[in-house]
Amino acid sequence: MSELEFFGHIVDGVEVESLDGTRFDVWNPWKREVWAQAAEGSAADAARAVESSRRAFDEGDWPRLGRVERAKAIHKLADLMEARTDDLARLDSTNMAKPFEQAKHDVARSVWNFRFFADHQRDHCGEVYPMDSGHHTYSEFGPAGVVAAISPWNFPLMMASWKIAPAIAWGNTCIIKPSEDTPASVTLLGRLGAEAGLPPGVLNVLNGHGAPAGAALTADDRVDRVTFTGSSVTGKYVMASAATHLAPVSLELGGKGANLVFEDADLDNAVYWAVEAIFRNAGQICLAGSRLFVQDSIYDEFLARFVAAAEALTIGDPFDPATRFSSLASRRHFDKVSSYVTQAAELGGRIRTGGVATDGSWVVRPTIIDGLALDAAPYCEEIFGPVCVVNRFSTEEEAVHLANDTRYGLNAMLFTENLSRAHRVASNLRAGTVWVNCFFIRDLRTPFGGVGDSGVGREGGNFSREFFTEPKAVVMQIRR
Ligand code: TXE
Repeated sequence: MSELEFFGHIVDGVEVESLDGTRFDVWNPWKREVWAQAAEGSAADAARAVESSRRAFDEGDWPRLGRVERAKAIHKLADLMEARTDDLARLDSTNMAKPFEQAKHDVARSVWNFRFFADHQRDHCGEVYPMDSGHHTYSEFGPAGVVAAISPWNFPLMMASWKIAPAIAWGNTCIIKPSEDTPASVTLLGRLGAEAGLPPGVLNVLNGHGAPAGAALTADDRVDRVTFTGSSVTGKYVMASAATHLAPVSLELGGKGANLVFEDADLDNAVYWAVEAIFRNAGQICLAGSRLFVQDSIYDEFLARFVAAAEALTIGDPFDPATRFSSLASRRHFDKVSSYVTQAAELGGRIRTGGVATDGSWVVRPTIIDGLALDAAPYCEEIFGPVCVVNRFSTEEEAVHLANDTRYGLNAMLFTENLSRAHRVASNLRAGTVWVNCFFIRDLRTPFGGVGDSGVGREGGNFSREFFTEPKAVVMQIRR
């Protein structure tokens, strides 16, 4: 048997086994074989990681380092990541079947997350409040303390970097627990953090399952902030656990994004983005445009073009440059997505294209379904796979009503060439982000987060500053 790669915990800049030596298997979902092992974190391993980050925060240099020096250190980490782009991308592609070109794109975005937040904290300004009483007040943004970050498997490196970057940039120390499905790239990131010279404990990696490892982190009263991306169900546990010691939480949870295509849309553009929005990353995106609504007059034409574009996607090995679409990230997830497709057919949905592969692979082909009732589970619930449910509408009011008729509210998209309609509908949609005639475009200064079951709080730019710092007001008397 070939030697398996190993991904340990990173504590105080050193890669270590679990305290009791336990490991778990890490799968390659495209090949359907175990390719690596990772350290299985216990509650004791979580406590060791928190102790290290606590020490680094309470006694170490990092929170007290000037903002310029901290930015330099983070840029150095970003340089190392950039130099290791192919290695980081290889790990995500192997670990969750993300097409290699897309994985490299994710690395670039992760690098940018670090660079952006390094500069954002370096260049930030506080505020001054002149007062008529002979005083003035100014604000300061000091680090909050120890941050527990828990990330998912769909963008293993990118989602972790999105949390770690603002956390450490603002002078906190951080423990990241990647998903048990995808420990590889985040562990390499932890190794690079040590190589970049981040002080011990500033960036610890805790591998392992949600329970006990993740749950022990959120329950630890030495943790000052919890940032989590994952399912809405787990998000509720995380929030309840953090509440026991009053740690503020930032939760980015599930979604069932609405995509509205009006009859005056540029159809080439709308078809292109409808495909990207539900089939990129095999639909394993919280922001996916998984509910598509098309205006009556263009319904048949749009659906025909959407189906044709979905069928044109090349399915295959994530390392083949021609591949646009590969298998789902794990056996467990394949079972979940497959069961929704089966259920949709049983409930009278018309499978216009796609369906579950029958070759034993963990592929669900790009799937488009219409004709489902509005209360059918595949229509209402987050499938988190390459499955788009399509519906028609006749008026703008109806489109907005259908889009908002969900427990989720992470994002929505709309396609129209009518400027007033674009602004009107964007304003009426209940969602954290609305894309008009595009999808997945982000400026890191903007608020990001969701409404309802899609989350609590916003991150990005100053919104991240509010979460990862303890803003302070300093009131000064001015002698007259
Ligand atoms: O998510 P979990 P899973 C949705 C998607 C998917 C479903 C299940 O619908 O099919 O969730 O995926 C850690 N305390 N999303 O089971 O359980 C866990 O180890 C602390 C949407 O993977 O939410 C992992 O690191 N942590 C989503 C992370 O939480 C716990 C991305 C996410 O796992 C924990 C992923 C606990 N009690 C899934 N239990 C998105 N919004 O992008 C688990 N974890």
